[in-house]
Amino acid sequence: METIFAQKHTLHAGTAELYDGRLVDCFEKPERVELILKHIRQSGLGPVGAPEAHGLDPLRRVHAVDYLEFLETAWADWSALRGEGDALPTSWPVRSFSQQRPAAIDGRLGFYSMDAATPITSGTWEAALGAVDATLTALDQVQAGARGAYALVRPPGHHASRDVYGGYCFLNNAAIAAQRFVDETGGCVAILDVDYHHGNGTQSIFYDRSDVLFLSIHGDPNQEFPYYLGYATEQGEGAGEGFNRNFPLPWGTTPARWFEALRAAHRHIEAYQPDLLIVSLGVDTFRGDPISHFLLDHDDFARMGQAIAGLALPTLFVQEGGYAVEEIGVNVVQVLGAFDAQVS
Ligand code: Q9C
Ligand code: ZN
Repeated sequence: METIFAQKHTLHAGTAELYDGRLVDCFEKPERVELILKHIRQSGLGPVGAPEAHGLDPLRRVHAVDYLEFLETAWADWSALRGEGDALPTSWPVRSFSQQRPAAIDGRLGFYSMDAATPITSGTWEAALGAVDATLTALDQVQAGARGAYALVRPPGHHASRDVYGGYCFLNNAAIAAQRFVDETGGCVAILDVDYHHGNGTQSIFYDRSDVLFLSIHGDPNQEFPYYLGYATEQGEGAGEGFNRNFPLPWGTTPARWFEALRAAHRHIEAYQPDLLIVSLGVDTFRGDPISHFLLDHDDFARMGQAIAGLALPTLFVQEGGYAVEEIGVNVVQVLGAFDAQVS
């Protein structure tokens, strides 16, 4: 299948994130996608194309206008006061606080964010736009009849909700693609999120809707980031009741247990009969991932690709997490190569 790669990702390169009580080098770094790209080229998965500009309208269908304006201007406001260092929030409007948006940039950083692991830098906005364009270009290919397409993007998207960034995510690439497909075709979409972390942003964006089914297999939020969403009891609300499915799993989850959850998700997708499948493809379920606690091995990623192909749906893969930098290329190509082998 074709890969759409947005070279502009390099514009977003944070210095540090707050992790286990210390400032450490960002796990979400440019080498991630460069090494995936290198492995795609070596393995002959298929051609690599460039994104086409899709403008801001598709973003506005998912994200709040004030949030987009904040993201676009945050770096200028921050750097005017603080100089060249990355913008990181240090306080948040939690329970008992007013939910008004303050004028100060530090106040707005907390107002629009969920963690201190997601720096905003000089090129964050441009890089995030590039990721959306790449995702929508890959979607165009699927809409034009390709059985599958892969958006090789960063920053990732699934933790970003309508007006909150965090978990290394700013714009929800997968959600923007799903909304675009619904708007253009009137069809319905299943989003299968296999990233190690719960896709809280995607869940919240579609929580009250039945035209987008969201399913996520992830570390139990009782134990794992994002902690405050991703429980099995969250099944949608209003018109969306029954169209959200979470499969939280404990640290140490084995491939056998993970694939049991995938089979359960598979059954829900089959019953739903979507017109399009979007896979939020995080490979941080890998046993060697430095921030995660599942035990999938290289060959399990091929099984994953095969199982996804078995759904027999037009499929858009969107890169999310995966931080074992030397090995994520192998794991991604295992998924996509097995998918291709199965469908051709
Ligand atoms: N001790 C993605 O994979 N830090 N984001 C968690 C838990 C944030 C992961 C720290 C992890 C975000 C796209
Ligand atoms: Zn993740």
